[in-house]
Amino acid sequence: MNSDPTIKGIEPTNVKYDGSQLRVAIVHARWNKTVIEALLEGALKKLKEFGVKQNNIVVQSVPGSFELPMACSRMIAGSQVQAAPQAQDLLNLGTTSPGSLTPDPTGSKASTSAFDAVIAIGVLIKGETMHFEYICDAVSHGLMKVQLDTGVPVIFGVLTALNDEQALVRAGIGRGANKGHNHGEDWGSAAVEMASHTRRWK
Ligand code: DLZ
Repeated sequence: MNSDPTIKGIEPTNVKYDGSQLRVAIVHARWNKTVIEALLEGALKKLKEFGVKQNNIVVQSVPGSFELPMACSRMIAGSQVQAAPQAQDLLNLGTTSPGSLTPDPTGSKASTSAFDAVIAIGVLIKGETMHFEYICDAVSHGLMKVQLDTGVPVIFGVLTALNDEQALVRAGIGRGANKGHNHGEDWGSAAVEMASHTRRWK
């Protein structure tokens, strides 16, 4: 009998997905950096567990969540990544290998071609004005549009939290006894699964 009081969450699949041939982009906002870093690390950890090769992962930062749909769209088009290496991920990710966050400077396939999936990571925390509602609405619709228009899965890695604690718990770094769960890991898994499906559906 399951003693867990909640029925929420994703049911794990029995299928063993192989990420070794997949190219995945992660686009993340820089607002709310502590939470973003944890989510990014969670997503990278899962991609690697599925066998996605380090040089087939490209990470790009943008100022805020509002910029995610445009950046995902351009990353999928594949024209922006190679030109400006200094504009890649700007966070100091500590233990996460910086090498994994920079496109191959030799211009490998990962830095010039389209991606099999894109993970858009942002953290929106409600403030006192309507800004939050407008950005949440625009970003969720924008990301859905990008994936339907391009046929490339865009994983919705955007937390929409009512306060700091909600965001921290959903990144697995809650300040209290409940550390929570890192949703970035789920987004890494979802990227591999959806990329595998859409390769078959082409
Ligand atoms: C302006 C703004 C605000 C108020 N809050 C957030 C937030 O909680 N999370 C986030 O990712 N971005 C926020 N932004 C910035 C916008 O997303 C966007 O970067 C700016 O409005 C510039 O277009």
